[in-house]
Amino acid sequence: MSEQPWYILGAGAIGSLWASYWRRAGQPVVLLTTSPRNSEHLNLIKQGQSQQFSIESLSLSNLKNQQPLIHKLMISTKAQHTLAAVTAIQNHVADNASVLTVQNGITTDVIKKLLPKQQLFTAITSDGAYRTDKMTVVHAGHGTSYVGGEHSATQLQVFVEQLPVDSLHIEACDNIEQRQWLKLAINCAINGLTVIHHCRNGDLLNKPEALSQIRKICQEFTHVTVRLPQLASNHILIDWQKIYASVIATAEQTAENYSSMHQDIKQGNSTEIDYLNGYFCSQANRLNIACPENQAIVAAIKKFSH
Ligand code: KPL
Repeated sequence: MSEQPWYILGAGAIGSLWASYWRRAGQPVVLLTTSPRNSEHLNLIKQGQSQQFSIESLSLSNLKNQQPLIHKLMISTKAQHTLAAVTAIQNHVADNASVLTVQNGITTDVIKKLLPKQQLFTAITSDGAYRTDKMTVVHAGHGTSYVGGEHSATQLQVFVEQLPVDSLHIEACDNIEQRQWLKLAINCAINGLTVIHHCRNGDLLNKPEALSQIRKICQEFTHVTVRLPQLASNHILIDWQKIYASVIATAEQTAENYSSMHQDIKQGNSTEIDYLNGYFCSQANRLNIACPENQAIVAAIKKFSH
């Protein structure tokens, strides 16, 4: 039997990056797209070198006509599009399919409701990537992707081996919720500020005002994390200086990258602000904890996107 392809829902920067590396490893991949694409080649640019991979794409309207059953699905849509995008394909996903989400923000509950019978895995990545056109992706910063979910260590390890581990740094993780929160803090501290200061991730490090804003965002995070029992056992999440160090390290690793929010604003797209700083503020409000710096970021980004 031929190998089941990985279907990619949300072929943005991260979806295209993983698709390229799967193709490089000889895996079949199908990009699920909203409209048919002309080009059948995906270009990957890394350290100035370009590589091309032939790739199949299937528009969502053709998916309905052809009725293929999806056994391996990667969801890498923007957080705000998750509900609509997964609803559109949910009847085509096999009951026991492996479903991997690689997204910013915390979308686990939405996906669990739509795909209750499938095997869900969550990846948290600090890789930096951006697209220069629909079929060209630049791998601008090497990070680590942590993969977890409600599975045994062996199941997780077997799953990780199906991922593009030759090209990306991917590790199994036994507490992905804590990783999700650390990533949330990193995105809350970097993405909005790159829009406000009009810069690449690394440029934030040379701006005293941005560094002071990052510090306050990290402090607000710890006021919330110490109050959430599932997070309070994590030595990084409850210490603002450790969160700050993680933010700085990510900005350094992805220095050349424009954050995904910067890319969204530039392309006139909606942003993930409600799922990043907005989500954080809703958690803080629930606990009656003030979060003025995160609120200011939400307000500023909403102005940029109108
Ligand atoms: O996740 C990112 C994003 O831009 O959304 C980082 C890690 C900040 C890389 O740009």
